[in-house]
Amino acid sequence: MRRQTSPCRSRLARIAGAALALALAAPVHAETGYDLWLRYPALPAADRAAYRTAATAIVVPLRSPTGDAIAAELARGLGGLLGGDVPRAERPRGAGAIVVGTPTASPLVAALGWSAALETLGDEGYVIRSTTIEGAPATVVASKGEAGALYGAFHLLRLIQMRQPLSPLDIADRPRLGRRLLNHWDNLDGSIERGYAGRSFWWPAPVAARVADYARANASIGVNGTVINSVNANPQSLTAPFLDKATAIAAILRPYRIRVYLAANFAAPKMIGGLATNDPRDPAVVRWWRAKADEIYQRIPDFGGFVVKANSEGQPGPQDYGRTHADGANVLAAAVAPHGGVVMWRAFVYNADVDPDRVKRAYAEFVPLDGRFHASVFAQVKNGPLDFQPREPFHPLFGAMPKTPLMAELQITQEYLGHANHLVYLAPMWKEFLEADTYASGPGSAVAQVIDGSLEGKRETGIAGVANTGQDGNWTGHDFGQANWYAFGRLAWNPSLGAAAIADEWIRMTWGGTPDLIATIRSIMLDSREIFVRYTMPLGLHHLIGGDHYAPMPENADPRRADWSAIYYHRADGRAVGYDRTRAGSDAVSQYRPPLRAWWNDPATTPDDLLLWFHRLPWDFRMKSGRTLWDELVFSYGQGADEAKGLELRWTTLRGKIDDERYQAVLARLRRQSDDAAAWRDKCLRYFEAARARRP
Ligand code: GCV
Repeated sequence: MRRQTSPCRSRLARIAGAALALALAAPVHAETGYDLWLRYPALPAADRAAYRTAATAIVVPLRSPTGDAIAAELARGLGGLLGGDVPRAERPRGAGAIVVGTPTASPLVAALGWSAALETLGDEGYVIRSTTIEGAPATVVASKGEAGALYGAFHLLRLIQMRQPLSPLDIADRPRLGRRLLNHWDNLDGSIERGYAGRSFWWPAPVAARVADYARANASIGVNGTVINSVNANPQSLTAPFLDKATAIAAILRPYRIRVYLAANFAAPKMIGGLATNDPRDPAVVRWWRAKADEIYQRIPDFGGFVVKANSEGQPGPQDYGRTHADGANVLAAAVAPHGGVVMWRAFVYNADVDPDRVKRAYAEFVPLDGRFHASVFAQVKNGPLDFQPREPFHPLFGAMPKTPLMAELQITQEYLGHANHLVYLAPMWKEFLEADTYASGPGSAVAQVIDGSLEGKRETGIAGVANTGQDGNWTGHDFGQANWYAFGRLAWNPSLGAAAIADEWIRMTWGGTPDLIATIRSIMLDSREIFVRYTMPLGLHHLIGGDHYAPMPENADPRRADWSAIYYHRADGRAVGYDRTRAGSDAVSQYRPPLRAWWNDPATTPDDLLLWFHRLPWDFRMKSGRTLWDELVFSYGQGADEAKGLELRWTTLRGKIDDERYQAVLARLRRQSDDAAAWRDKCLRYFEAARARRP
């Protein structure tokens, strides 16, 4: 008997059919962003077959927590990408084994005879090769150390995520920088200074599951250390209850080869140790730091060391006792060095007594100390001499401390770059910094070669990024904030990688892989930083942002300190605008090596994008474009705001091509960005127009 279909039933069927058709058409499933670039969605069926034959078994002959982490990640990654479990095996049986190991732990890997090559790549380097084991084709990730095996395994997964062929492979890689760190400005109460993505996952109590996923994400990009408390350090971070928490965190991170570091407050001997002084020359203070370091290492044997913000923005330091930064840093270094730890002594200092121009002060305080630091001390130097502005010239210390290891400090969190509301891909800005020629040993002395030690023969090398993570569902607030975390890690591993290549990797792994989608997102990302500069601080203007460090406030005259004001930097009036740092002005140009100091001393040879950083120029100054300075300013702000709108429009072309959750979330933020850009253009131009109209 034919069943009668009720009208209601057929409507339901139609709706269900439509829903099914929609589900099949939409290439997507619900996305929170939590999985970052480690989503591992199933590859299209056509691609899976080849990978399946190349990945029939996971063989990780490493009996250790790191070995377990590697095997688990491969199982998760391959299982997801290939759409079905790949079994773990003790040894290869037949073709297609993926083997990850070290020659010391595995006779199988030792038998390949690669030890000499692995030796040159070090503990963190690795090879990935197509080979045969007992006559059967296999892919082997081999390293001298477990860390390298871990990084190599993630590289292999990345190849598949990028849909690269798995055979023939002959890859060798190693990191260029030794210490690749995130710095978290997280307070012990769970708030985060300059954090825009929710509360801390370290404090007041570690959120274990998130910490474990944080470790996976960082291991996948080669980050090998993390400072878990703010540089504005609460001395309590060195007391037992907090060290207990740090110990628990270290245990979660250790399998992923990430060391815990702590920010130390220089006044800790007095504040938590009950001493009468913090004077670094006082033997009791020396003993206190030694004992504190011993206590920490007893709990955390692989503890990385201390970062210290001293005599900076009200923090205590050795100068309180008439001592130098070297005196202070060396006491802490002597305490941690016997355990293999280091001290990162920040050069973010700006004491008005040292020099009236804030950007000159760190150089004045630190250059005379070159050669006087303990071998385990880094000077940790921000990329630019001011404070993480959308554009700065490189910090002159990178060309002026040949005897001191320099750890570059970048800011991933977008303190002055639109917080988590604006899409700004930071890799182009970091590349500009890394590729800047310091001329420290003549032409071809890029910042990257200074910090990787190759230019001046330094052994200790490193880079730090101020993290943009929190407990938000997608970790970084803006989905594109993840790209900056990713790019930081990749550049820390290899500063020569290109911003576009890194973007491509991230896009493919995070959003999916159709060529038009990749091209659109890539173009948005690569253009975004310059666009942000144009609608906030074009032509070398800087520090226009005041208050909460979000919106430009060119009118800002901070009553607390002149050098926290905007007017201190732009000096706009009826005649001119900009800060004169030429020889006739503050002479900051002389902190740079020739020929930079001569080029930047002359507006004709200063690039437009740094013009008002180094020069104070009349409004009718003729620009290279032929426009007057005023017209160029109007043009830049206008262009930036239009382009911000353009980012939003470009994004709308992706509707239906990516999951709706993230599409809508990004769209909402891009709308806010283009609204902000228009408002900021108007505000800045109104202000400068009024300044220009003022009688000199
Ligand atoms: C951690 C800037 C930021 C501060 C930060 C400081 C620093 O001034 O606004 O929040 O403090 O830099 O890097 O120490």
